[in-house]
Amino acid sequence: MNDISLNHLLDVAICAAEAAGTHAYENKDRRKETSETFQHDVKLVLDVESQRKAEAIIASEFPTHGILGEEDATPNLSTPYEWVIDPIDGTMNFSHGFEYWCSSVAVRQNQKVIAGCVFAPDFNAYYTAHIEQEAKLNGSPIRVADTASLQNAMVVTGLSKEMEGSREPHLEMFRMLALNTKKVRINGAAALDLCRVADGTCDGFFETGIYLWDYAAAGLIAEQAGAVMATYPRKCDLHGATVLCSNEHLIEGLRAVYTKCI
Ligand code: LIP
Repeated sequence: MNDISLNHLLDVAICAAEAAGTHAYENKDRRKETSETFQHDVKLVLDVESQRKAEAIIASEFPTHGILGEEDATPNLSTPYEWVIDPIDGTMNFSHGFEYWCSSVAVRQNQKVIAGCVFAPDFNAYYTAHIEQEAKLNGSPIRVADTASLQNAMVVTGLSKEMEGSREPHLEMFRMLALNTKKVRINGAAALDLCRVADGTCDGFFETGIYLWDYAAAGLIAEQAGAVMATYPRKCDLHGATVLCSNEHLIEGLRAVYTKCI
């Protein structure tokens, strides 16, 4: 099978993320229609509908490719290509009418993320990258901040839906970083948080218990903007990864804090 060009794959990722995000955005008056609720999470009717919009774009271009979406998965083991979709990242924000949410679409080849787009409709922001192209925001190159110490860093995190109580390492990590950085922020959409590290707004990101669809596209965008990603236990693990991300100066400090907290 011939390789498909990275530009073509990225174009389809952009169209798919745009289709999902636009569907949710245009139907935000239905944001309270829930299909399931949990202690720390909610599933919206629009989650599934928006994922279907992204899937339709991908299937019309690449009918044989596999799809791994937050709202269900259709693996296809006969193709090396797999699309990873989070139709609404920051679902809780979206359902409350808080504008910090996005749609995320990445494509993997043999399990390696090679292109991706994060689209934040309320900010009209398209973050994009592929492995042979610098990260961009609305077509202009972006770069991580050059902050040299954690003491001067603003670090962003999220509260996982997988939290297991007060012994959760993430809460300890939050405490240590709150005391030892300039500020810690919680915004509520991991993909967009990673993009805000990519564009230099935030200096670092950490979260435990997040999923591949939360960070597949945005992790590549951050790396192509000069960030270093550290994922535990493994980069390709589907479930419950811990993700650290920052510029090269801060990553060892984040790793050291994480190691103390587990
Ligand atoms: C959410 C994240 C959020 C994180 C939650 C969850 P969803 O994704 O982006 O930042 O804290 O654990 O994974 O469920 O809204 O797509």
